[in-house]
Amino acid sequence: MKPLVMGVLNVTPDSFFDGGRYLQTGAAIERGRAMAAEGADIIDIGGESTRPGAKPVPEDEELRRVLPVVASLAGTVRISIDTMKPAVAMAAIAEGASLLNDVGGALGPIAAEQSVGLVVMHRQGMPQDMQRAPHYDDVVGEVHAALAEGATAARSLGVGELYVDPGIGFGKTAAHNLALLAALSRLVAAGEPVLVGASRKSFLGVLAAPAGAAPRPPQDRLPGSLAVASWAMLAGAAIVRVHDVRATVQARELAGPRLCTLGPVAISGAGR
Ligand code: HH2
Repeated sequence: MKPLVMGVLNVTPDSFFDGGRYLQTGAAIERGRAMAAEGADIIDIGGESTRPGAKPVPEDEELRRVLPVVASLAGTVRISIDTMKPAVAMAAIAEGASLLNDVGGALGPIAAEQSVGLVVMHRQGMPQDMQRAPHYDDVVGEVHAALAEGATAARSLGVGELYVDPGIGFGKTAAHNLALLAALSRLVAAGEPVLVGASRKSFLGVLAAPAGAAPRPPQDRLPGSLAVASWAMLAGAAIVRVHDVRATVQARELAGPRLCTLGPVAISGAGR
């Protein structure tokens, strides 16, 4: 099945890439509509950054940020709510959200009760401290086992639509992220649909920098983001979570059926 493109929409002042751009309700709605027009299958709306070191946002402020945006876009495109707070998840569902992006691990019971989808994401630590000293003896084995456990728990609660996510950058070094990406087809083979969110994350800036140079900043991480999204789609990911919908949809056109089924096909037009 064609992988879905989930567009990121952060209604925050401090998200690591789009922070401050869509803090006003009108700007956020406009951005959501634009991403839907660009081909986003789902828009993931968040009102609290989870970047390393981010400060928690009070519940009333998070509600104020996200609810009008959810309500306005829900008739146009499928909405996912990216939150750690059960009250925000409930309010977003009431406004039309149908997928809970459960980065904090507390929303399974709500997804089951409300019959909405759930993303179970792996993380080590909380945003305030998760990048201080992430450690695993066997990152792939431990993350895959934790996701299997999370999926079993969610299924036993009665969650129907479920995705598992290795949580790229959530308590992981660049080496951990790469190991998880390299093992993605094994996670896919485990049977639950997989979501991958690597868009513009800092390991891409580290890996793409020339030797000895400073890491590339978030604005300069689109090529790496597209490379990882394409890799994830070819490995069988069900959803890629990205800031750059138009470019990713184009990458999907190539990474999907065209490349997977590449054989002795005649392509018309001037090629080189
Ligand atoms: N990454 C971020 C936020 N939510 N959810 C899932 N399921 N998977 C991810 O990899 C993921 C996520 C971080 O990215 P972003 O929302 O752009 O940044 P911030 O947390 O600073 O708002």
